[in-house]
Amino acid sequence: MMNIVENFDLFAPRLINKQELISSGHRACSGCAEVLAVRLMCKALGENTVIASATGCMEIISSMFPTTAWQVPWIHVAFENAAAVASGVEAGLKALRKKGKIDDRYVKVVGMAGDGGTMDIGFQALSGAMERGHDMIYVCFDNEAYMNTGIQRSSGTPMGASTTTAPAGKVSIGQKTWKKNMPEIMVAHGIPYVATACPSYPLDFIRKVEKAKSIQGPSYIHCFSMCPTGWRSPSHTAVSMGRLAVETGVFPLYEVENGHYRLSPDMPKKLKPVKSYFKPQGRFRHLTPDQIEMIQEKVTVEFGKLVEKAKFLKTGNE
Ligand SMILES: Cc1ncc(C[n+]2csc(CCOP(=O)(O)OP(=O)(O)O)c2C)c(N)n1
Repeated sequence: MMNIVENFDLFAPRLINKQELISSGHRACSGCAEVLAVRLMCKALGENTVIASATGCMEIISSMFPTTAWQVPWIHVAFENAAAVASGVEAGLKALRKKGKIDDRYVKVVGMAGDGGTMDIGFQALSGAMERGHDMIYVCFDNEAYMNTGIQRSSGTPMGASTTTAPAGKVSIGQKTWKKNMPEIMVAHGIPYVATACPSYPLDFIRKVEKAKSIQGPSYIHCFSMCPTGWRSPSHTAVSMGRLAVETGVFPLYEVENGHYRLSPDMPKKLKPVKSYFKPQGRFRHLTPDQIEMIQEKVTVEFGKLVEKAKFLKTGNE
């Protein structure tokens, strides 16, 4: 008779790839949500993957010479050209396959960078790669500042956050500009698939990476990645903070497939007030009730616009 305990694996659901393609022993800060997100992304991608990674936290913590945490081919590139290098690898693989010089195993090429490497300095390379229609995925790991070099503000830093180059004080709220809406900019490129994700919702994130992998053409995933060091928050809050960002509508989870918007099932019907998200974070500690109210209004308006776009899909389908 079969021993159920011994053969537990036969009965366990096999939803998630057990293979670790970024190994333990890397040097990420404790409680880093970004490396958790990278781990989940790699599980969804599997081993037939080539990654081009801009300089930033994920490069620093994973590839200190002479070691590497990467178990897939991984190219460390400059700050500004992850998407350009990924698109070149994709074109090269296509040419080699056509000439019969490599086997015809399907290999997905991925470009990745932080918010600085994506939304600021790598923006041009990314826009070009998406517009040219390369068969690749680009993932932005957004921890909302240039973290690896010391918490400098980027265009992904939210209004009111205190950073080392936009410090809060008597005369300043901290960051004085609204966060750049990068997923919408990618949607405007007319690419087949754009999604937002967060490692606090691992199954949702994995499903989105798998979907991006299945698409022939360019996909963009914007992954919200909490940084305990830069957000001045305890390291055990990485997962709960990501959840609060989603639950308050500060970072809504959605996907846009061929222009059609869909809110992710994890989005709550009713949003929590943004102050519940700000309260546990040192970078927002200085905000006054009026300033929080101003940000609340913006979040409510932006979320309303998103809901309208998702409704349009439903109406269009009927
Ligand atoms: C042209 C250029 N400018 C500046 C740097 C220094 N630099 C390396 S990583 C980095 C910050 C990366 O920030 P981000 O892309 O947001 O990723 P994170 O470190 O937050 O994961 C900076 C400023 C560089 N390597 N190249």
